[in-house]
Amino acid sequence: MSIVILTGAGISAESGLGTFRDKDGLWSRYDLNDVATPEGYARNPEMVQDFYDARRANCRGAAPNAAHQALGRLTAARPDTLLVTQNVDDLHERGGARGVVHMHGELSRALCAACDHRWDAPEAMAVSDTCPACNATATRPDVVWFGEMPYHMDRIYDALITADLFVAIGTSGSVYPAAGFVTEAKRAGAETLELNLEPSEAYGLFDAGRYGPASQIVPLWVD
Ligand code: BJW
Repeated sequence: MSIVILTGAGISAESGLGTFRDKDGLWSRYDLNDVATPEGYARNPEMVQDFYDARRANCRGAAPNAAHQALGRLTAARPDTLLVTQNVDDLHERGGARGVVHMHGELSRALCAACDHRWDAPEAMAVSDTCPACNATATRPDVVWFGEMPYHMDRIYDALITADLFVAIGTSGSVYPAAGFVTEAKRAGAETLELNLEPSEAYGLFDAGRYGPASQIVPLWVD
């Protein structure tokens, strides 16, 4: 059976990394137009670098929880599973998952906007950093902001149209194109399951749902 799993910020919440749209989420403290758009970066790159430096430090101090570990076991036991994450943290990898597809990029990577070269991000990125490949001062975190094209879309859609089961874990289903994956998978004949703390606004699109903290419901589903 071929499975596509989509994870969101909720799977890392119990590891201490904030979600975006929950009551105390990142978007209650930051304006997403300032820190998660190319226009915000052009206006104030230092502020955006500081925002991602702090998130990178939080991520380094966090540990994978039982949900990441369960998906690590699942991807090891079933190589026909594609684990797609919207998260920019590396907790899936540290939880033992293989072949994780980071559709919104990775905090641990830097990107040169001039030549598209990518490399391991330093602990603190600076606007004056130069690209190791072309020497341009056009470096930025390798993450996908609003208005930009998420990564690995061909690979993800190829997997969705052949999936038998699509599972969304800890995501509000409010950001496209990820929010549309459930509809794509259903159209292709897959069963669909939502695992979340509570029914998301998109829960009606799923065939079934299981609700509770990810660290409890994901291991129960996997094992
Ligand atoms: C728990 C839990 C626990 C809590 N256990 N669960 C109008 C219509 C359609 C589309 C658009 C539109 N206007 C604009 C657009 C496009 C736009 C978009 O979707 N905007 C919406 C706001 C409407 N999208 C884009 O611009 C994307 N690009 C694009 O569309 O390109 C064109 C294209 C077209 C067609 C095909 C392909 C491409 C790019 C989007 C980039 C998003 N970037 C961010 C920032 C990344 C870097 C960073 O981390 O800073 O990605 S925004 C942010 O939201 C981040 C997340 O990955 C993403 C999704 O958030 P997520 O993970 O769902 O978190 P939350 O907080 O929303 O939800 C948490 C959930 O966890 C909740 O449900 C809780 O209940 C649950 N939870 N604790 C289990 N313990």
